[in-house]
Amino acid sequence: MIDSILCEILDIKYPIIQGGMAWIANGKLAAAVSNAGGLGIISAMNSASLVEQVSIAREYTDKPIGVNIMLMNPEAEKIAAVVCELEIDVITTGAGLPNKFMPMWREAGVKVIPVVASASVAKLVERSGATAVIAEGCEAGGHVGEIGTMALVPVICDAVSIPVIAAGGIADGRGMAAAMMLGAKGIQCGTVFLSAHECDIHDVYKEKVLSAKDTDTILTGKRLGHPVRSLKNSFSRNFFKMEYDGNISNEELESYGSGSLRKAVVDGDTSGGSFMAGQSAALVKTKRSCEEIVSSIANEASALLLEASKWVR
Ligand code: TUI
Repeated sequence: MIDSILCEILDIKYPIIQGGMAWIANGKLAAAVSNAGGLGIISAMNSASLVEQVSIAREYTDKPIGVNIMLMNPEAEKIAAVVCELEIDVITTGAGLPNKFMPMWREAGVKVIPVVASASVAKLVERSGATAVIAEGCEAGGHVGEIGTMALVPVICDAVSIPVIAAGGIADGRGMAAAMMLGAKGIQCGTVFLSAHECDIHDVYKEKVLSAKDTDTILTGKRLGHPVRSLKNSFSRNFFKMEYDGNISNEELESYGSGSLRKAVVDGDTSGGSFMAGQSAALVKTKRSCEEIVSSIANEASALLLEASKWVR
């Protein structure tokens, strides 16, 4: 059994947090992860759907749940206020600095765990009252920073005194054990949960994740200042080419990308959809329940950490 301070802080069995995937992480998935002993997270798309998804999650579980707020979302301000009225346990944030919302969230008694991609941002959010930070390396899916998990996690562990949760490239017990050796107190996984029975993405999306190999993801959007990792397909390859075409404006690029994640998740549109996934897609080979995913990652990590002394004499 993994022993981590994070389990006490968050009142969970295993220090495994589910990533807040836009269009994907709904109340049903979050409840399944929380019932499995991890921390399920609902992605807040807008305030009305958030209220609905939190109530769905509450129907399925009485365990702690969290909400992810993507700070680039034009509705972030409204969602930030609404979330205080819902009895949720944890807020995770992504794609920006959550500092201006922190006093309001802390006053509402919510634990705040920002996703960060650098040591400087980790220090900033620690100072503004974060409970823990998620150090997300660029192996992750969706919007990513520049530094890989292997270098980022120990750098952030040295920079802050709050617990650090590792993310990016982790989909099994080997990744979890390695993250703990880097100083992390827990992990966040997104991609592996795309394969879960309880994850309601289009079957085409699920199959693309299950068949992905190590070289099947691509980074696009660097020119726009928000790099995104997704599976290679005609949409992401075209986007990549357009970024290097000086005749194409940033507005044209933005409009080419808009709505593409929905096309992948809801329609399973193989040519026009953005199938966001991390490099760990190559490790995801079977459909399983959240219960199987969470317990197998934790049990495999426990076994490896128990055996770690074999490397020393
Ligand atoms: O946020 C994510 N991953 C995401 S958000 C998303 S939605 C989207 N849809 C279409 C296009 C673009 C995005 C899909 N995936 N991960 C957390 C994350 N946060 N990664 C990197 C950061 C981050 C970056 C900079 C956190 C803080 C930060 O602060 C510095 C600053 O400049 O704001």
